[in-house]
Amino acid sequence: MLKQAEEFMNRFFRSTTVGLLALGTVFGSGEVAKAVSFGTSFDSAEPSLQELLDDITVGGPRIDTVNNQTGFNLFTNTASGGSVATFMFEFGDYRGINRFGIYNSSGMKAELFAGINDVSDGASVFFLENGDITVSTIGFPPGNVPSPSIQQYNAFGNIFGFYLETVEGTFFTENSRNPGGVQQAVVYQGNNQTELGIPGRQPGVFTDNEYIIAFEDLLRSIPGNSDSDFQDLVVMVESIKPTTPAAVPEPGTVTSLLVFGLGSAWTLRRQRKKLEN
Ligand SMILES: [Ca+2]
Ligand SMILES: [Ca+2]
Ligand SMILES: [Ca+2]
Repeated sequence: MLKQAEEFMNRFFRSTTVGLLALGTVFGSGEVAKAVSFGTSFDSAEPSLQELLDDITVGGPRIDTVNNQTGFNLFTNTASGGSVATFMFEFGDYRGINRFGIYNSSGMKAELFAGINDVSDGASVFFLENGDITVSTIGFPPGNVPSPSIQQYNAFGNIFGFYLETVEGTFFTENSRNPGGVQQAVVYQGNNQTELGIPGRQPGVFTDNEYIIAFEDLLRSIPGNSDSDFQDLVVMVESIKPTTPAAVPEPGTVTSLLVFGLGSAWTLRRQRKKLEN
């Protein structure tokens, strides 16, 4: 009896997944039109974001830096009330200066990585019940290994975007906060298939609660000012999920369908877990 129920749920789950994939395609085609176009680095010796991701891909399909852009810009924590960020790459003249962190709707910033941080360094964010957050940042080899730091931020909340603070200003994952409304970051979501090995870390599957946030540190609203290589500071963040479908404007129906689709997938997965237990 239990086996039958499980089989039914499995079949149901599979068909829902197919439906979701179809939805994703509809949604994705809108995104592709909006996807950012990469430029060649001003320093021609720098690898592209595509090359960097290909280099650390140890299994599964490669991440397509153009077609896999999501448009997600605001996030929240998952159930544990904590999130972890891992520094992946930085290639640019301002690599020793750029600062990276999360910000909330009132513009309050919480720094995760300072100028001294580099590849493999980690930052944990603890989202407390009273709305405060605590950020602890730890340096790891390779590269710099700065001393650990802990910082508390009061009344930060748990809805946030990501920022990059550089000599040309502060850039945000929400385009509307950037000068000229331009896009300064691209965001990729894990696909549960690609295996990545970040230097200094054990390799593992790029799961769907993990996101790669890749920033461009030169202002793109001034023609010719930016090389748009989007590998000036790149971070992987896990145990987060988007609060909004995506920054892609319209179509509202597709958006709500996607939310509904994801909602049912979660419910089903939970139900399936219960059946398995
Ligand atoms: Ca660069
Ligand atoms: Ca390091
Ligand atoms: Ca750049």
